[in-house]
Amino acid sequence: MFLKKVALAGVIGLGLATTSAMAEELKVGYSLPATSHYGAAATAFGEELERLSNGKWTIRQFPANALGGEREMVEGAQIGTVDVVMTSTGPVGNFVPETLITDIPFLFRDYAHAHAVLDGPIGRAILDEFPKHGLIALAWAENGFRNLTNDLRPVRTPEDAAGLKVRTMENPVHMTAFRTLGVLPTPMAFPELFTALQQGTVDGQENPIGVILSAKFDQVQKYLSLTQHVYSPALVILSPAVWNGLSDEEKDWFKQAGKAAAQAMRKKAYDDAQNGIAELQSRGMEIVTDVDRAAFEAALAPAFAEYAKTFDPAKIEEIRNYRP
Ligand code: EAX
Repeated sequence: MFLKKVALAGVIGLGLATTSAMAEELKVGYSLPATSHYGAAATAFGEELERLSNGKWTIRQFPANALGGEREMVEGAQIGTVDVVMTSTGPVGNFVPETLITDIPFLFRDYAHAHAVLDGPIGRAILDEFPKHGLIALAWAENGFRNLTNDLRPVRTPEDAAGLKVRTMENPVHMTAFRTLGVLPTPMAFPELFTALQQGTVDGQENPIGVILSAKFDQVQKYLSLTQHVYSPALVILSPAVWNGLSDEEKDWFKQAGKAAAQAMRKKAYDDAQNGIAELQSRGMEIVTDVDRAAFEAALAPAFAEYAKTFDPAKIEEIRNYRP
C-alpha cells in the first residue's frame, strides 16, 4: 500500500504552486542497517525510480528489520503492507519454490558465474515464476558468499564443524547441507540471531562478510572461517499491490530501478567482502583462512544426491556448467 505523501506544503511555501506534485511514498524494508549493501541497494532504487518517474515515486527506508524479518517482509509484500523488500533468498523458497535451486552449496564458482546465470535466461525464468505466487521480482541482487562463524573453535574441516549448533536461514536446502555435515542446523529468523549468539542458544551462524560486519557479529563470535560454502543471492521484490496499478512505461521504470539496486548491492557486497575481513580481524575476530573447501564440498555428497532428487538434475548441471 502506498503512503500518500502530499508534497504540496513545501511548494506552496515557496509560492510556486505550479504543480500538483503528489509523490507516492513507497515503504522499502530490509534486514540490515542503512550502511549495509542492502542500504546501498535501497538508496539506488529510490534515486533511480524518483529520477525516471520525475518524482512521482519516492521511497522511505525501513532498515534493520523495522518491518520484521525477511519472511515477514515477503508476506507483507504479498498482502500489500510492504511495497518493496530487499531480501536474501533465505526464506523466499517458502513462497516461490523455484528459487530454491539457487541455494545449493558450491553451485556457483564465483561472482561472474553467479551473475551470468542469474542475469541470463535461467535467472529470468525464475523471476517469471513470482507472479504465480503473489509476488513480483524486479531483479536478482546479491548478499554474497557465506562464511561460517562460531564461538567455540577454529573450523578448517568438516570434522571441526561437526557437532556445532549453527543457526541457518529458514531454508530447507541450507538445512539439508548442514545436517549432512553433522552440524545441528537451527533455523531462525535473522532479527533473533544476535541475541541467540550472545546467549549461546547457538554456537555459530553463517553469512557473507558484509552481513557479519554490519550486524556486528564480531561482538558475539570469535572465529570466522572463510568457507564460502554457498553463494547467497538477494532479490528486489515488489508488492503486486503496487505493480498491478502501473502502466507499461511505469513497470519499466520499476524494473530499471530494480537493476540499479542490484548493481549497487553487488558493488557494496563485493567491496565488503574484499575489505571487511581485515576490519573484522581488527575488531578481534580470529580469521581462519586455510579452510579445506574441497573437503567441505566432498562431505556434502549425500546432500547433493538429495538435491538431485528434489530438483531437476539436468537443471543443476546446466547451472554448474553455464557459460554465457
Ligand atoms: O539478508 O538471514 C540471513 O542470514 C540473511 O543473510 C540476512 O538477513 C541478510
